[in-house]
Amino acid sequence: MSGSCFSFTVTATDGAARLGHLETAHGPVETPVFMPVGTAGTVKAMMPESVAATGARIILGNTYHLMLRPGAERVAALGGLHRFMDWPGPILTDSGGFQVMSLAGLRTLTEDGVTFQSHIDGSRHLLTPERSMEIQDQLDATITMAFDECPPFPAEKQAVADSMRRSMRWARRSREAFRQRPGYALFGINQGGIHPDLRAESAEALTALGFEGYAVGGLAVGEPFEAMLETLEATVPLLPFDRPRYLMGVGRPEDIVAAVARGIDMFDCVMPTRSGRTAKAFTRTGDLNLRNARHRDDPGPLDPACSCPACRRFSRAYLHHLVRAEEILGPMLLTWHNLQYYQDLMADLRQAIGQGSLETFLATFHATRAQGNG
Ligand code: PRF
Ligand code: ZN
Repeated sequence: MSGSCFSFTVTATDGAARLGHLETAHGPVETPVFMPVGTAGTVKAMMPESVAATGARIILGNTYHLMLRPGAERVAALGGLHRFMDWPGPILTDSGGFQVMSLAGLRTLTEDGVTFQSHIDGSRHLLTPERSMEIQDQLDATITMAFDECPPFPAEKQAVADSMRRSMRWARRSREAFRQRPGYALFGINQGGIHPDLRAESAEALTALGFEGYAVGGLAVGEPFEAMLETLEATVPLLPFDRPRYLMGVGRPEDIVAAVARGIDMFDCVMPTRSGRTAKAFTRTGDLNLRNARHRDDPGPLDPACSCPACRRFSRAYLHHLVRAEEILGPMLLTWHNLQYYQDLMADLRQAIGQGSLETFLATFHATRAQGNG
């Protein structure tokens, strides 16, 4: 497959929503897709074959974490990230700037890039568009993300504009430094906060450079839900129709369905995995906390409609016991279930778009989730 070309085909639409097919050097991906987060070379608490068993076909890795530990050169010497973590499928890697701003100590931002102190051992490092492209190449990322900056929310519009324009200059440097190979892709990242004019300027700058896909960054950083939706409605129509669109770091199930209805094709979020490690479960009838005593004597499954091991083989009472006893199987089963829930949701969305019944699906989704007896 490594000789195959990277391609994206929209196979059906329903309103602004699209059903799509991605071809990559590491296999195909059906969209809309959710990418489980494998920050440090592992989807936490999951074996790779278990991740695949949920229906996941592409996962996310992080430049920031892997450059610090174990180091990109080491991963490259060990055959790349696919071999290192035994995930043969596609991997998208984030470019590092966003994680530097949220995790690193003592940061200095210049036109060249960002110097920062490792959150692990305090060592000093430099990330630039060129270095980020080199690291993602060493990791053997199927999809490389351009190096960008995500301004905080709220921020002065002038600061968001300056930041966006710098990200667009970094996008050009990323495009120029990226080593293009068949079946591999570089995605640009749209910025501009919640300002439609800045988003439009960013979309124009990115499309002029030309990327294999386009991400919407800078959202889900604390702005109201409505502001995120309005920004998507203003931005997504400005992105090329025939390229995949990726909403970075989103989100809750309700965020994902709303963004799919507005034309987004790809998502990633720590929500299913992180929640699984803190005893929170997503179900078709709402979210629940397995730590709660009301589950102590419940012989029923987490979600009767779910096919995962946590739901097929165990009761809510047993999962509650594992959580209370701090048994490691608790986070493992809840992570598996949450990833299964997210993958089932994406499969349902794809089916609805293919049938032209997205509106009906959304109505049922919201009504069922609002039952709140998950
Ligand atoms: N840029 C990058 N990664 C990101 C974001 C961004 O704006 C976000 C914002 N939700 C999450 N991850 N490079
Ligand atoms: Zn389940």
